[in-house]
Amino acid sequence: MATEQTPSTFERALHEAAAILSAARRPVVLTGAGISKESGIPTFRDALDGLWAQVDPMKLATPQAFRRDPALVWRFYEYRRERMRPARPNPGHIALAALEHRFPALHIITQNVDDLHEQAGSTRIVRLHGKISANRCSLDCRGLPTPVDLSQLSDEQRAETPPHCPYCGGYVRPDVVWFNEMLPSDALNRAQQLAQQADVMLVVGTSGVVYPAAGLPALTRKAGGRLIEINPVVSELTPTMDIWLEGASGIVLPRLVEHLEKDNTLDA
Ligand code: BV8
Repeated sequence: MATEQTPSTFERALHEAAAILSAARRPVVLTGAGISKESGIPTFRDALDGLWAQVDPMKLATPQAFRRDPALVWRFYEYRRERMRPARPNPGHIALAALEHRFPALHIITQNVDDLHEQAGSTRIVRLHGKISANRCSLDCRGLPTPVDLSQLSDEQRAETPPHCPYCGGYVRPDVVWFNEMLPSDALNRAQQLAQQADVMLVVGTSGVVYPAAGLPALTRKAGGRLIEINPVVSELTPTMDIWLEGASGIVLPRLVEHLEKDNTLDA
């Protein structure tokens, strides 16, 4: 069970985490909104600003909300995409991309809908909740998913809120998984397989509230793997962790990589 940390206990925990990770053969990383916080993208639990400060994202990120008020939900996603546009990977994303080179079997399972892992150079990524920059027909008129490329629409078609599918005229929606929607089965199956095969799972920047993503660390534990969490705040998952590194991922992940490199030189 993880406990509160003083600087010296943090250093000890970091050293222990590096030792566990350096011995790993099949590490996997589960990331949540916290890893993108230092890139300026608010987490799900951060209050949004301006017009959207009053809304609860959980209430708008549902098929029911889209059916009830498609224009409102579309504007909510357009606002988030606008906010995300200038975001760039932070040292946490970059450290994970470096780990991918160090561990040929390392995969990232992300709950995030931004593309900062890709921008940082990570390539082995399992996306559980889709990608906010992508759109699809809300009726999936040509099969699930029916991608819709807005750049193929005219300016006035694109200005509609929401735009209409060029194939069937139905509404276009963001290609993300809403609450009360099933996750893409291939992504979820792959994530569960990776979690079961992992000898170490790094759990970075997630409150551990949203399922089935939050159930993945338990699969690693059940299969005998070790669990290491990076979060400045205790999460729902902290009590199940072997090690909790209390801190921001943009600071802790580069420290972890630095420790591994130091161990590497020692081993060399
Ligand atoms: C499903 C895309 C079957 C959309 C998202 C009752 C009990 C259990 C489960 C349920 C239940 N009732 C319903 C459910 C299922 C529901 C669920 O889990 N609800 C919860 C809220 C109780 N799940 C679903 O509906 C899923 N589908 O189960 O299908 C089904 C089918 C029909 C009916 C029922 C069930 C679908 C879930 C996917 C939802 N879509 N995103 C969009 O983005 O608009 S989820 C969305 O919220 C995010 O993608 C993310 O996954 C989640 C937020 O979680 P986090 O990433 O953890 O972010 P959060 O803000 O919570 O926390 C940030 C953390 O970072 C914090 O801990 C913070 O301390 C930390 N942090 C902050 N700064 C830093 C940091 N860490 C490191 N460094 C820092 N600098």
